[in-house]
Amino acid sequence: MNRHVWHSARLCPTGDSTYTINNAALAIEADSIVWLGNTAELPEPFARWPSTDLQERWITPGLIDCHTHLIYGGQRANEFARRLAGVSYETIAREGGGILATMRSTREADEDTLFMQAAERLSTLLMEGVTAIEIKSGYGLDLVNERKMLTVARRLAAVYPISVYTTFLGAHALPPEFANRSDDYITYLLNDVLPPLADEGLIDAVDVFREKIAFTPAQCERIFEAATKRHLPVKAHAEQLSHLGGAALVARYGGLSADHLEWLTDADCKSMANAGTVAVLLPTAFYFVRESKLPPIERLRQYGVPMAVATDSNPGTAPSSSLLLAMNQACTLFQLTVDEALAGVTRHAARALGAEDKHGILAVGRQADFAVWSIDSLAELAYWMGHRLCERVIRRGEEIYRRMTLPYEKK
Ligand code: DI6
Ligand code: FE
Repeated sequence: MNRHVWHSARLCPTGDSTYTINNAALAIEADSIVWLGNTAELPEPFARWPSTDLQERWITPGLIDCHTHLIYGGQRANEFARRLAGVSYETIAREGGGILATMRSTREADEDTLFMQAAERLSTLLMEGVTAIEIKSGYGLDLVNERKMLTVARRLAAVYPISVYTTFLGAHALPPEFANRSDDYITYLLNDVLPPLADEGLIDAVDVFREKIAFTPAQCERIFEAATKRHLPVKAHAEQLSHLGGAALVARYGGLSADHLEWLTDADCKSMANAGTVAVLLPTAFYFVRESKLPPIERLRQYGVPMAVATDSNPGTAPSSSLLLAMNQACTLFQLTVDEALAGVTRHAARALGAEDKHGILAVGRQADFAVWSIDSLAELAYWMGHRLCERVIRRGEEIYRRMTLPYEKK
């Protein structure tokens, strides 16, 4: 049985920098934490277990990326170049580019290709301390290809030491075979796609893209009704490009999260707070599409809406595999405090996945998922950009990643 003590660390057990333990020790048995506290007080028999001296390095809970589109074919650097020349994201989408361009390359790609490309991105996140991730479908847009994407997500979870939460995003864009028949497409999703994929155990939650270029409130509501009947939690891409009521709709269905939220109103904040719906902030997408409308952070604070931070990793608006970068951007662009950013990638992100009992904090009895950082202060997690800060990742008690030291680096 795996038994190990990690000691002489600085521990931030709940992703809250006002509650830390200096000279801390964590005792792990099998996949769980059996003791944590001051190293000097480590009781028997833990004091006799195999141990590692962390020499005052920081430990945080494993990070959680609660909004990604990690699985897709191809890339869209050409569209990036066009947008830099002044063409808008919406124009490109209406021309059949955008999500539909990625739909075509995703449909063309076989399962192994999708797996390998997503695995690269997943490994990058993992080496940054991420131990749980959400992955959406939504570039297949028919039964065969949505199943292909979700199957790849389950395969990633089987091969890589990371917890994967899948989200069905069939209502991401209207595929060409349903052009001008969006209600029929929703009917198709509800009759022919969602039921088999849910029965196959491929879906943990259901998302919709609530935008002018996507689906109407009535259509989103049909999806939410069907999801709720199957006891699947709901969430939405909402109020990113304009205010269209997606966040209030999610709140009405007691949904897990409403994501993006640049155009969120006071009333929406209130509904979300009452429903316990998490606000998922995606500053990398904001940055990459050069948005100017800021999400109402101060209002979210006032109403006590929990804020999570995620990468939104996708080929159109956030070609990123860095959650630390999203933390940095949440602070620089949205003026989150470092503490808010840290809570946003730990306990609030866990809540956005409906998995707050499993991930996001370190405590006795909890799963031992944590990251060891070569930093002096926690603020450095949001401060550095593009640095290798993560030294080790432990998931379910096992060390799954250790940063390589190059021969010419000093030890
Ligand atoms: N999330 C999404 O689903 C869309 N934007 C976003 O932030 C579009 C993704 C894409 O362009 O492929
Ligand atoms: Fe997204």
